Amino acid sequence: MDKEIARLEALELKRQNEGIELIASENYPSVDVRAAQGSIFTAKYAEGYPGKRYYGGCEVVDQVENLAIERCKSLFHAAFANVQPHSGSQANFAAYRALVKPGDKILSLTLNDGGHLTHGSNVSFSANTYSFAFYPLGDDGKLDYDIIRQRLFEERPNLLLAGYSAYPFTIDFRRMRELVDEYNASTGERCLFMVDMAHIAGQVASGKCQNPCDYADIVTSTTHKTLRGPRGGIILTNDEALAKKVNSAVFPFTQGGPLEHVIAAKAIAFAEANTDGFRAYFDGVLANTRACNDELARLGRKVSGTENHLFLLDVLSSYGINGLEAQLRLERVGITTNKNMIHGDTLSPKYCSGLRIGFAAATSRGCDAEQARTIARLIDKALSCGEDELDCVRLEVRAITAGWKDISKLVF
Ligand code: DSN
Repeated sequence: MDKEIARLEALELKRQNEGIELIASENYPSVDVRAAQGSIFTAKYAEGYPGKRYYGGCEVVDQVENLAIERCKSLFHAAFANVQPHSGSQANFAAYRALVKPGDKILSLTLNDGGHLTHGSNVSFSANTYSFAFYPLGDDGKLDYDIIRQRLFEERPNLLLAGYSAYPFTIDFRRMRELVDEYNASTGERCLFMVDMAHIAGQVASGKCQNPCDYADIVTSTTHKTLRGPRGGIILTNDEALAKKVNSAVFPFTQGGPLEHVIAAKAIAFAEANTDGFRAYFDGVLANTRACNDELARLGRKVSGTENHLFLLDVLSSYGINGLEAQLRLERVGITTNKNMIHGDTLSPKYCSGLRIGFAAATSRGCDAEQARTIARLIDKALSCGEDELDCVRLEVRAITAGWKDISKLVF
């Protein structure tokens, strides 16, 4: 192997193995998933879809992609799946293309409350192609379905968007569907409903929250977050006409050749997620996240509470430092997190008042609830102790991860 890249890969493996990964959007795939990503399928061009390719020699990758599609549909109980999107952003790009026209209005969560860049940020294609209006969270930092209803009737959007990047509570997709149906029936309009379930795909797969595929016209997701698959995207729908639009929006409108090696890895991940082992894993994710949140609350720190794989820690109120300072301090002791806006944040996105903390990755390595509570105390210490005590905290972090599974050998 290229010596420079081999050296860097060894360094990254050491960083990942020795540290505690609490970025809520990260996770560790199995060795099988990673092997498929490095497989010979990477050499194959297969523009088009199974049975309808623009290149010869696709008889094997057709089987791979069909397997991925069938496993994806079975996992999420959806009638149609497109497994080609290279990422969540590209899945959203194609989903919008299938659902609305340029200039149409999309109603989305206020970005500072946990929306994604592709949900209407000025720096993304989304706000430069569509007209965005927003619904805020309620005063308690949770979705307020009365506010969403009011915003629907005020803004008269073509699409209601749900699914978030930093929202720690369950989402009532059924209620949102009812709101859209009520709005459509009383106005004669045809507002559609889309869910980006990237963050909670693992929770949906394990059956521990409502399945947005039962309620939304289109559901998009990444496959590498709580789902533990390879880096990539998917689009799901139960509507045949929309499925056709999605397919042409992905290829040829948005992408060229699909990444068949990643699609092979997705097929493996969908099968892994459709097991009792995965469902037990997700019980662990939920328990660990709650344990860490509750321990920080017990220590008097301001946390959001949680009903999924993440929670928000208000570091400005709790420690008098901003999110960026907190993120950098934790990095020095080997705990990786990211700064995040919190509901009602007074600081800019460059600094933020909070940290987003998630346990999908740590749980994949074997973290249990007792360790999650210990991690809460280490976070608390690192954010409040003197400079001279940080080395001590780093050693305690190292002692925990030394007992965890090696990331390069994770099986399912
Ligand atoms: N970057 C992802 C996250 O951290 O939530 C969203 O794409």
